[in-house]
Amino acid sequence: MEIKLIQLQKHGDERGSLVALEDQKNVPFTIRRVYYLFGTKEGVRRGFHAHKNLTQLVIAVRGSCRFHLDNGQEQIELLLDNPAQGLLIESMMWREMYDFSEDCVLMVLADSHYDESDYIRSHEEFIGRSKNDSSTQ
Ligand code: T46
Repeated sequence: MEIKLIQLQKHGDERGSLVALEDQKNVPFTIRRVYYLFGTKEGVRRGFHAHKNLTQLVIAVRGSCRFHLDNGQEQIELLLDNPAQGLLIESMMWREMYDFSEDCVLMVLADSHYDESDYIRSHEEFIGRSKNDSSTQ
């Protein structure tokens, strides 16, 4: 499975570091929504869904967490721990997030507004839909 990690330019000097995010530049879509997860309790695993039509860029701006990604055929585990690195997650990718560090702040940029009807929250349904998608391609 191809994982798209975007290296974000870090502007650093003796004062510290700065990363700028600009849509259609280092963010490969128009940003319509930004949200962030923080204060995730120890041992919690969240996500457990895929999106029908949503592209997101995920950045661990502080701390770290692990991602389990599943495209319906392959699975991969990934550590996000670098504020200058963005994980691009496109449509039809099952995701679970776990092993959040106590200080983890996970920022997500999305190309659409929040829409509960875009979520596939059953893994069985996700597998069925991804099989149909690959047979029509
Ligand atoms: C994703 C992963 C990385 C809103 O009202 N607006 C929003 O934009 C979002 C994202 C969530 N919510 C509400 C819906 C739920 O009542 O916030 C609550 C928690 O959302 P959810 O259970 O979907 O959170 P996660 O951590 O399972 O998943 C989130 C995103 O929903 C999802 O798109 O890719 O983070």
